[in-house]
Amino acid sequence: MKFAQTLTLAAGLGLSVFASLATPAAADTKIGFIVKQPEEPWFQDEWKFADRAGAEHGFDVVKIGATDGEQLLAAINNLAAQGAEGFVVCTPDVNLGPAIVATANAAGLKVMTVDDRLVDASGNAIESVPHMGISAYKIGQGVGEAIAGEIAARGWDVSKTGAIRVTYEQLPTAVDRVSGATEALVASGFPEDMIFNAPQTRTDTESALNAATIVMNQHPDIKHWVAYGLNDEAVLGAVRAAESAGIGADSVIGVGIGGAASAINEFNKPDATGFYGTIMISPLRHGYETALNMYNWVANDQEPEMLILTSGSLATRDDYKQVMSDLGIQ
Ligand code: FCA
Repeated sequence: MKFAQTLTLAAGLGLSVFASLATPAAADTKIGFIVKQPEEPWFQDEWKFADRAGAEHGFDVVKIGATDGEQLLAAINNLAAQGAEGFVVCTPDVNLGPAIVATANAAGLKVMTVDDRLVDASGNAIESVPHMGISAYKIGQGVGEAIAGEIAARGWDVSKTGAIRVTYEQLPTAVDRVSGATEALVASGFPEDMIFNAPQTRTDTESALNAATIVMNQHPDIKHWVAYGLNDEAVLGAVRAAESAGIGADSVIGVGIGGAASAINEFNKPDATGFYGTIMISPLRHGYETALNMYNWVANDQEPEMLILTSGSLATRDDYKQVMSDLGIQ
């Protein structure tokens, strides 16, 4: 929390502190890397790998957390004021798309997005901004298939099993991930009327916990639960809700998306929890590669690919170390 507050404060006060923190050596080229949720391990990993790209290729990465639109637009202007030439951003709100593009253009900065793609006033993706995201629907399908496989392995009766679908409708990648998971689960024979929506108001664990608690309280007769959502935090919220309701780990199957510290901490607990697995995605690609692509754009005039969608692999407590090493993120 303290970390997030420091970042937020720094975003408001001017960002020179981050320039000096990013890499010790003075580099000619400076780029920004702005994220919507600096306290989330996924974004800390993206920053870590962006910094690595800067250190290996000789550019500075100015890291900024911007949790709302005002902070984000201020951050863009601050980046310009301190001589950055472009930035990578995961926005707190995709509807800020036109404002982000206009502010970047006015400030003379190049912009690329990561994770969450900008939309225009009609809700369509802004295709003129280079983007690296995940193959959201397909990765969601992987979640649904993993849950279905584990239901079968445990021999549960699906007609007596509930599914908590943690939703965040205002974010297209969240909608795609959750749709993929739902469709795969239903295709496996899971009854649609046993899937219950738990809408979260923010994309963090606490918000998902509150949403999932409401669903569980409404269905006290259901003894076996599965859970899925946008990311590991969403699923952890549902897993914590089940624990509070006294439902044991052997009666819960949660599969997240991400694979950063929130998931790893769970796998490292001495006893298995309801957090069965995660589709691990690559902060190396999303952090290192986007930062390097931006650097090559501003310094070497090499235009990035307009759209890159990365894949993921299922990781559980039994094999996550191997999956991480396969992804080169250990
Ligand atoms: C979105 C989510 C993050 C992460 C990222 C790849 O931004 O909010 O948790 O899953 O996509």
